[in-house]
Amino acid sequence: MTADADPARTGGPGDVAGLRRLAVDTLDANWEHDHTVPSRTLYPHQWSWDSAFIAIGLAQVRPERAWRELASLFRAQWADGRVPHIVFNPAMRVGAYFPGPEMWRSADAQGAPTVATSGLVQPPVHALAAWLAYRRAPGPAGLDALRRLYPALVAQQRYLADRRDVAGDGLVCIVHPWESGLDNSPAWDEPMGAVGADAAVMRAYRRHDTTHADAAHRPTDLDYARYLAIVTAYRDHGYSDRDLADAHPFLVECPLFNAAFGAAEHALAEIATLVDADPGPHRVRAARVTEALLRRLYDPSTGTFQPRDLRTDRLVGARTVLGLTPLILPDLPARHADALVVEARSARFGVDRRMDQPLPTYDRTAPDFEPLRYWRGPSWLNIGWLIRRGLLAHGHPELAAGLRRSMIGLVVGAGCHEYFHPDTGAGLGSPAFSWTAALLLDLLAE
Ligand code: 9WN
Repeated sequence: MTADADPARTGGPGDVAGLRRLAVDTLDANWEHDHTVPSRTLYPHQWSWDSAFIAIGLAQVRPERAWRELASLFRAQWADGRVPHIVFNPAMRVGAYFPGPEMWRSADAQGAPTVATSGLVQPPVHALAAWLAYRRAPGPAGLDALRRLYPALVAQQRYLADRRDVAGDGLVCIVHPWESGLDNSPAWDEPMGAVGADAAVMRAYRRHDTTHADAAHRPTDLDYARYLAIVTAYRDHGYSDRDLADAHPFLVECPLFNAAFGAAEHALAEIATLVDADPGPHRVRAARVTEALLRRLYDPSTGTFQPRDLRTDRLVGARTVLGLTPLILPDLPARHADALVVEARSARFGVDRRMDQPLPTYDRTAPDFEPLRYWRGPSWLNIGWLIRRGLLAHGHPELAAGLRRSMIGLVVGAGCHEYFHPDTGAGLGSPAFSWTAALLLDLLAE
């Protein structure tokens, strides 16, 4: 197959109808009474940003489920507005996922819902997802769903703006690498290096992930020891965001999280006009987020965005795909968008009209690039999907088309895997991963 042939239109297993069927079957198999599990084996509960991506795909084929997916997630919203990154299914056996409800102990925290959840959040892509789901499935049922979701989406943003602006600079701070969604990205190596923990503590626990996936494709035991140390610190602080700057071991401003935070305000402005609310304040807030991102996370010396470690007040050096994601902001100035496109097209990320290799999550020329290990190199569809949107928003339809073909080609070659080898495209992680299926449906519909 040539690099510019559309892999979905060349016959064989990659034909559009066959791909759509594969995606729908994957989503149907992962549907669980009121939500979709990311994977039956690795992630058998509900995850926050997964549900958002999943709703975008479901809107095309099972619109009623798309709204139920978001509604069930937001039923677990805390009183302070936070949307938990995991909602535990009480019907699952103890030990089905680590760390499970017994580690998080959300019932002991103020303002937690009755269902057990984690106390962390994930990138707020939900308003964008709700808006895009409505565009795929407009009509009275969708409008009702948007009306019900709108106040919850506003409360989610208010939580992030009011409680998580630790530096007081207009940006949201994440308190755990799991909040970024890119758990073991090299972006977190510097801040994680300061978290005191010993891999040996993991002897006391049973990791669930490495019984279902190759340990070489997952975060290390030292990563997990640190993840648990940070969870314990936050939990023992009652999951309160007061005085985080004094003692919390991990405080970082992430470009992707904040780009999603800004994109949410743009999406809320669109939703507001549909539900008879005022879009004005959302537009004002969206502009402020873009301005803060440029001021605090843009590095003119590299022409890309870098996370800021609030414990040292320094930008992280690693060049990861996180830095490209502010492209999703429609109001990013042309000069900065152009710089990101240069970075995207460089040998580090290889975005092109005809892509020879999939988009990696980390600079593929870096000496510590790891093609197999989770977010340290492999290609993920949600990231490509976001960057493709950004390329379209900033006037690069040919690059966007190249990226789209490359992403569809991954599924044609390997199925709805969780992630893909960034050189060969081989499937890695879960073989039946929900957001891969959902976003494939979205790409096929374009
Ligand atoms: C921890 C569910 C989630 C995704 C994350 C991905 C992975 C969990 C894990 O799976 O994280 O939250 O156990 O590794 O990194 O982005 O939401 O698919």
